[in-house]
Amino acid sequence: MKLIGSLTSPYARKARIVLAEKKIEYDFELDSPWTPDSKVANTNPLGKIPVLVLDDDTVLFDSRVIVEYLDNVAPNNKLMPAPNRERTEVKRWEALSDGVCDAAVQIFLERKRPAGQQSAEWIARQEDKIARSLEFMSAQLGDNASCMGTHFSLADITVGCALGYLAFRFPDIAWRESHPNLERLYEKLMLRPTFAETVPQD
Ligand code: GSF
Repeated sequence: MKLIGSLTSPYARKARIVLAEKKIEYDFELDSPWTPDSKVANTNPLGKIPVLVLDDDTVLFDSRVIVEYLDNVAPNNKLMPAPNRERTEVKRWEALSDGVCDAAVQIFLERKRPAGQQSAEWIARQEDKIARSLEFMSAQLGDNASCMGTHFSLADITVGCALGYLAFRFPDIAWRESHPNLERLYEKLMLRPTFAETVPQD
């Protein structure tokens, strides 16, 4: 199978970490959707990465669909629990983390516009989403070793990708200082080769 993505995308990082944690072999095709010669839209009509192309040429997107498929296609190292309530809680962690990434990407894109066309209100709206979500993440994590309590799961992967993206694109957002339990979680996750080998880079 082939993953189409970039080295900066937090959503692509999520898929790369799941592939590595599940020990699934794959080809990684670099293609940033922002470049004029991008071919992403030829496989994903939404023109977004990541895209997973299966061996029978089936195309999967978006990252939530991709990681759920990957967790179910291989029985080892399960990342999503089976019971409905716990599974739903993992998917809510993923929705929260992806939402932080969505807001961060919105700020990043808005700041690329000509100075006179940037909306301070729109940026502030996204910053507020991030601040509230970090507060929510920190409160939910509490003193637990992992997002779901004791066991490593997809929830930790999604939170780690969101925090790592903030650290990469918005070092001025001081989540390590404001939420020490999030820093503790991130530092623990970074001990895993799957995280250390996928830190976003330009
Ligand atoms: C979001 C992917 C996304 O926005 C997912 O896979 O979970 N819900 C989707 N990807 C960005 C690149 S990046 O910022 O990670 C993307 O491909 N943007 C191109 C576009 O046209 O929005």
